[in-house]
Amino acid sequence: MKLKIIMIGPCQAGKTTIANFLSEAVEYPNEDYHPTKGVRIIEFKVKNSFTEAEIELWDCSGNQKDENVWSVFLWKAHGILLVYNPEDADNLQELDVFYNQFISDCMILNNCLIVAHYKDLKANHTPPELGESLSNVPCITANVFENGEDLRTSFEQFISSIFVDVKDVEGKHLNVSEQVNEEESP
Ligand SMILES: Nc1nc2c(ncn2[C@@H]2O[C@H](COP(=O)(O)OP(=O)(O)O)[C@@H](O)[C@H]2O)c(=O)[nH]1
Ligand SMILES: [Mg+2]
Repeated sequence: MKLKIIMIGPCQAGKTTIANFLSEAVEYPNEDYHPTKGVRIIEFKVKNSFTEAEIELWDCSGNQKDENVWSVFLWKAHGILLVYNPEDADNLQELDVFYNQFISDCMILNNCLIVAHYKDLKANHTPPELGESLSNVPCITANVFENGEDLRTSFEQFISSIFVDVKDVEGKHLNVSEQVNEEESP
């Protein structure tokens, strides 16, 4: 089974770093910043005793200049990872935009995961309290370098729960955009 997972969040939050780690795409550390233009799609497998899935991970640009293509990212997505850096006040402010654009219409909140991605390993890693709507979305704290394997385990659990859901109802997708479009067409 193929699962489309989109990863979105503020610029420089660490999305590409996490995508590379999860897909084992590059060696670490790799500290140069290359902003992701539009989207980069990475394919890899998750296989464990519960799940056997091909992951299509969409490492999306969170630049609000690319907002016009965000609906394309969401199209037929099975899951959403919202990555932000809690150490960056601007990231926190942007979270509501991403919630409204990507998560608020989701039928299944469990198919969304907020990743609070810290960069400073010495900092206190207690994530800030998020607003009311965001606080209903499952959330993990992660750092690729410090507890990368915990991040991988959480990611695989997230994939397993989506896998079960999708298997239950063939063709079920996270967002309702497809349905709305069909209803709108003559
Ligand atoms: N020190 C440190 N730097 C990081 C970490 N994660 C990402 N970075 C750096 O932060 C910048 C932005 O990361 P990137 O993954 O490209 O963010 P994106 O814009 O969300 O895709 C890059 O220069 C990374 O090398 C981390 O855990 N620790
Ligand atoms: Mg990126």
